[in-house]
Amino acid sequence: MFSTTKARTRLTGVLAGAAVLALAACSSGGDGGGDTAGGEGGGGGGDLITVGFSQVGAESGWRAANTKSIQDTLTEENGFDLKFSDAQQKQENQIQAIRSYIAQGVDVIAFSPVVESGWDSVLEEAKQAGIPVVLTDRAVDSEDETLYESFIGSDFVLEGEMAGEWVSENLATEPINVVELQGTTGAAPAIDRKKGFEDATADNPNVTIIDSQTGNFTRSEGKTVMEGFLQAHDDIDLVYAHNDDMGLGAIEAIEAAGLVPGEDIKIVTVDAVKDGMQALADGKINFIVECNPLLGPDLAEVIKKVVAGEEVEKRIVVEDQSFTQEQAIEALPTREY
Ligand code: GYE
Repeated sequence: MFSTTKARTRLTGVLAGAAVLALAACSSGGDGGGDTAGGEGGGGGGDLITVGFSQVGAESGWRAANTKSIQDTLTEENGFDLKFSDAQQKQENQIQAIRSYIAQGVDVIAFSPVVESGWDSVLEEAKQAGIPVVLTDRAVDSEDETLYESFIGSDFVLEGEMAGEWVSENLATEPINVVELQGTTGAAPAIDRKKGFEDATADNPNVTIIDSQTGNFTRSEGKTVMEGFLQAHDDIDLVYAHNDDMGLGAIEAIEAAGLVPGEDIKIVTVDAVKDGMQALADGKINFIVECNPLLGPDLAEVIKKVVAGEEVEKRIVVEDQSFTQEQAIEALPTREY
């Protein structure tokens, strides 16, 4: 885990090399493969760029906002022919989708990998076919950086650290018992948000993580796991949930147990999507670290550059902020997602 994080940090700002340019050159010829069916629909006379996008699933409010951003940006008006598929949080579905995009000869493949490991062979197949790949949102742990052009997304370790620092400074002035709702097992944001939180609270002896399980980034699993935590422990002070949806599920479980979320049991989450921000404004969640899902515009720009044979940054880090209750009340009326 640690080495992955370090590797990613080191990549920040590094430009893609000559191999990448060679790849882009073979795939952007416009003759031969990758013909676009939608040419008559617009695109200003030029060929549309055919993009095959494999999405993780529809597990959370964050994911819905991310999908909307991609679909609203990779439009025919903007020069794209988007082929979109939902993998329902299953790696085998994503591998199948990527293979099908390779077979169709799309110009560029983009995807948000459900888990970090196990991508090398399918990425190698794309490389052999001369189809450039762009990663969005989640990372892969492949050692071979030539397997993809760029990775656009947030720094999840930093998000976990921001959550941990707030807890350490604001709640752990006395001993607290923490339960953790982890994201999907093996997913970059689950691995990194766990690590960041642990790192940031490691030197505060008042913080004890008494239980930690996956809620798979969904509201319903967050609720079920929280019900189990409440049965197993009668001394929970804080829930640290790797996303808003699991935190919202935990709120339901806490209320059903006759306790007051945000007071009897404090809650800290990551994402800052509308429902989470509303719960923060209502005092049911105590602090949220943002994870910006609006990756469509950056993705469109990177794809256009890759197809044009221009250099792109290997790592594009999306900046995030954090919200207290007062800040959520102020931000909510103009929040985009
Ligand atoms: O935090 C969560 C979603 O990969 C950053 O996936 C994304 C995470 C997000 O299910 O809500």
